[in-house]
Amino acid sequence: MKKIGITCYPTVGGSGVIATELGIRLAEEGHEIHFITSSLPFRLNKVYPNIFYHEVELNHYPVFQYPPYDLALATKMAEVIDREKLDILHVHYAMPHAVCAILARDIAKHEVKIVTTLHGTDITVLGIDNTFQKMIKHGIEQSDAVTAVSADLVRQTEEMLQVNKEIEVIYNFVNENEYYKQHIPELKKQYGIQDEEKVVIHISNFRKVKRLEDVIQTFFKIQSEVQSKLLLIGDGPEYTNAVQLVKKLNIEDEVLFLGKQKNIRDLLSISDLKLLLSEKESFGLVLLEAMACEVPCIATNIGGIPEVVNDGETGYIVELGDTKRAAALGIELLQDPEKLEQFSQNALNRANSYFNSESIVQQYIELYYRVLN
Ligand code: GMT
Repeated sequence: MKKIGITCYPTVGGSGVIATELGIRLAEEGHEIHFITSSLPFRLNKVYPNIFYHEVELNHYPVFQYPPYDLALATKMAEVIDREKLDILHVHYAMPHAVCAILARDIAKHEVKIVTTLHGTDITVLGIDNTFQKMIKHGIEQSDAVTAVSADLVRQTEEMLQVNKEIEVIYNFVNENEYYKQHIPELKKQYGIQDEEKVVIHISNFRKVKRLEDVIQTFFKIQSEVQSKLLLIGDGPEYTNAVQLVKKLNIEDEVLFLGKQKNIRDLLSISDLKLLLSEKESFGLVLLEAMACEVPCIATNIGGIPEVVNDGETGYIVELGDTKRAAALGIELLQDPEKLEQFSQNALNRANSYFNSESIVQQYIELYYRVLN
């Protein structure tokens, strides 16, 4: 049994989900898990006797212009390392979490190993602003082991930072007990969707990089040929623009804005096709969630996406901004029941084999033991 600390942004999309699911799985394997985060990870719904949560508290001292969150986190990490005698501190994101972990390791008396997982956002930040380049590089190089969620993210990190550190690919996974296709035709009815209508779905945090306008334009073309509805799940900065575009295209009756939803499995279970047309995506966890629920995906040839979606087998890969091709492929697939069924099965098989949660959790465990030896 090992004692493992985990730090992530508990409420931020895929990285928070992966960090939490990994913590749960490690706890189920008998390890003792200590989440060191700003709030309770949102997937932590059940009580586990060997999972502990240490909240990073932030007092607002009038003397500081900005509350020093990173220092509060490092202090909390050092405290937990010493008190709980952590073997491993696994942090998600080099900036700020790996940097905080390095500071905590320096402060703590107990020896701990730091494992950092890169999710891509560090690289996105660097693409916009170089200020933090040295900081991120330091966070990576001073970690005892570093993983990234796709081979493309390893390539990008090496290219942008010239890091002197081996970065291992460990893909993301989904909890197969949570993500599987349900037979719930009544849900379609409840949303006012006819039996014969196809359902296209998009799930994201509606950030600009998710290119919501491309999703809507693609669907606009699809619905002109195939009777269908678009489910837009999520919320974020691009929400208003998306609503306006839907109005402008006069497809308000065909597009359902459902906001943030907890039960993604049920919504995927009534969907026939998933669109993810992002301009940046180190992995695209939502694609894997869709595949586990037997939904083929059309996604862009960006970042780690082609490592998740197998072009022409579990869905299609299109170039960024090519909504015409995305729509043509979507129409062809939705109009061909046999092919659609084959793609759905291929998607499920790929999710269960290539991204099998047990084998991925095992890869992390092996890495921990390697680092400790
Ligand atoms: O994409 C986001 O806006 C959220 C971000 C996160 O921190 O969860 O997602 C990143 O990590 C996910 C989990 O590894 C990946 O599936 C996403 O592709 C990645 N996002 C980007 O690279 C833009």
